[in-house]
Parts: sequence; C-alpha cells; structure tokens
Amino acid sequence: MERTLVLIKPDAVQRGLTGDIISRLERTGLKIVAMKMLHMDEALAQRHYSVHRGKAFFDDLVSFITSGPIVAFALQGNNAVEITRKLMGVTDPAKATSGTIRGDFGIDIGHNLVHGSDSLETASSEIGLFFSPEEIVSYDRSLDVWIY
Ligand code: DAT
Ligand code: MG
Repeated sequence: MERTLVLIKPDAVQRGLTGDIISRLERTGLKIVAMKMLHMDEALAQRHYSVHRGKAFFDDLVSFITSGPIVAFALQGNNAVEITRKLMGVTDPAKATSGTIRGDFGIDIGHNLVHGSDSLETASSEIGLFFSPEEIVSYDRSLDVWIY
C-alpha cells in the first residue's frame, strides 16, 4: 500500500487552514497513519529540501519552512502520492486550478500552503525524516469496504 508525506506549511497553520487541508485529504478515503505538529529546525529543512540546494529560492524556502510550526502527517492508500498531489494543485498557486488546496487558498509560489511527496521513493525517505517506525500506526477501518 502506498504512503505519502504531507506538510501543512507555516502559512497555512498561521491562517487557520490546518483543519480544512486535513479534511480535504482525509475525505478522499486515504488513511492517516501518522501525525504531529512541530517546528522544523534548519537542519531538518535542509535535509527535507536537499534536492533544491543550489537553486535561487533555496534559502528563502528554508527560512519560510522554519518560520513557524507545521503539521506533518502520512497518508496511506492506493495511489496516495498521486491523489495527494492532485488535490494540492501545481506548485504555483497562481496557476493551480480551483478546487485544489493551492488554487483555492494561495496566490504566491513562496507561500503555497502544503507539501506532498512527489514519488514513492521520495515519500519513503521523507516519512523517515519526520516519523520513527513506531510512530506509524497500523489499524483497520471498517469503512474500507466502502472505499475499495
Ligand atoms: P512542489 O512543492 O510542488 O513539489 P518543488 O518541489 O518544485 O514544488 O519546490 C519545493 C518548494 O519550493 C515549492 O513548494 C515552493 C518553492 N519553490 C519552487 N519553485 C520556486 C520558485 N521558482 N520560486 C520560489 N519558490 C519556489
Ligand atoms: Mg517537491
């Protein structure tokens, strides 16, 4: 079963959008299997965004993601990576379509509210950055027969 990592970024937490974002993703049928609120430090931010090191926006990205608390959670289910990215919308909120999280709530690429892993491999390493294996909760939902 696929898993993906979602971060509700500092802008969304400050704007009171945490519940709405969780709700949109949860209503897909994907299952929340881990969740925490934390304030990312510089070291964690650098690791999480290491693929972007050297890009013009890297320093701004690290300072933004460490500027306030975030909510991190892992979602599990069929096509979790793709479904989550679809609901988030494209990177630039100005280009994201209505009905997506970024399209509905954002206007600036540097404040795009949410992070979602972009592949299964990335998801696995990103989940490992934020959660220990014991923090991933295994449980059954009786309503899964109505989802799958
Ligand atoms: P995504 O978050 O959609 O996976 P990404 O991995 O390409 O996008 O970039 C990571 C974050 O970096 C993105 O959410 C916002 C920021 N970012 C990306 N491109 C940018 C740009 N051209 N200018 C400013 N910030 C940018
Ligand atoms: Mg990315």
